Amino acid sequence: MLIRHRKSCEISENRVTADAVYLNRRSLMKAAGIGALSIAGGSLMTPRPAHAQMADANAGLASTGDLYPAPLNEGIREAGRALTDESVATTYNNFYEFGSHKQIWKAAQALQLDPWNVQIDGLVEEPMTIGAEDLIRKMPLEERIYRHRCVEAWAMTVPWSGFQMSELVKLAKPTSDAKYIRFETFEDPKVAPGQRSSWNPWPYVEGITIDEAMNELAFVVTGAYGKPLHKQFGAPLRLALPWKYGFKHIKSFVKISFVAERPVSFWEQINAGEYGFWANVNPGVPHPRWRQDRERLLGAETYEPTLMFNGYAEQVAGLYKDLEASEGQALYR
Ligand SMILES: Nc1nc2c(c(=O)[nH]1)N[C@H]1C(S)=C(S)[C@@H](COP(=O)(O)O)O[C@H]1N2
Ligand SMILES: [Mo]
Repeated sequence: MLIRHRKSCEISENRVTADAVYLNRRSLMKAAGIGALSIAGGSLMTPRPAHAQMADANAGLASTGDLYPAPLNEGIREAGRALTDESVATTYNNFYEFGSHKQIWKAAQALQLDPWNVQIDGLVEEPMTIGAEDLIRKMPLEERIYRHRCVEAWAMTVPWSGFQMSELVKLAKPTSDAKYIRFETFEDPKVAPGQRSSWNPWPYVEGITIDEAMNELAFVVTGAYGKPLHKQFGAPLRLALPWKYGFKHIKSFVKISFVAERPVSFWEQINAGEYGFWANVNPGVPHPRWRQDRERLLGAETYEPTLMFNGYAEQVAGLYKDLEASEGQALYR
């Protein structure tokens, strides 16, 4: 586990403050029995920058507000570094459907979340189409604090809410022929201006193996910072695979297919040499455009060493032991 038991004197002042603010607000919300939405702008919160308040007002699937904050998974609450401020993490995003720059959070508010249907198909016993809210309400929600590492060398630490991906596999009941899961993002150029440019192979697609999906860290995200998932984070459903580069964390997906063949992802279609299928974080495998041995922490703007499997080697290294001989460096890009 990533938990590094540091002596308290080694914990930086910054970290203590940021985590205390979030975790305190969280326990206040819980004690009062109310979700974050009902106190947005209320007296329990410290004053926030205007742009962050606007982001809050547009937060995700409002009808699920009663589900947050979800119970914190105590085993996955320690990321070894401070949480990134919500106002920072929600205003610096990759979501190419809304533009190829990092300031897409306003444009992403055009996303229509209700209705939002998710299709589960392919090699499964129970193909189904299910509404996002119905799916979320069926699942055991919890909160986990995860590190996030983009291949572009920026990083953050976010309290996500959601459910373990293995729960979704259980629901779908794949047949023994299924080896991979393919995820697909919505496609609607009227809502997403980035999709009006035909040089990208829309819709965004990502894939993982069933073994990866069954790993305890594979997580379907439905919320962040104790509230329904912000649109710019990929509401109403996105992935968090904290040992993999950020582009694997597909946002706003509408389709989950269980398949026998390895899916070709969006970025792999664009540039297979730079963005492979596995994309496991490895500081020792260089990328042609960004250094992978260190990362820039959003907000703090400090540079920290990048860790093998982004700090999650203990949980995931075993998934790749048998693949090292055949896949080699392809496992890490
Ligand atoms: N559909 C979709 N999902 C996506 C992307 C995207 O452009 N479209 N960008 C990916 C990349 S490169 C990263 S680093 C993360 C960024 O997540 P964040 O904006 O929540 O930090 O989302 C990933 N998921
Ligand atoms: Mo990324």
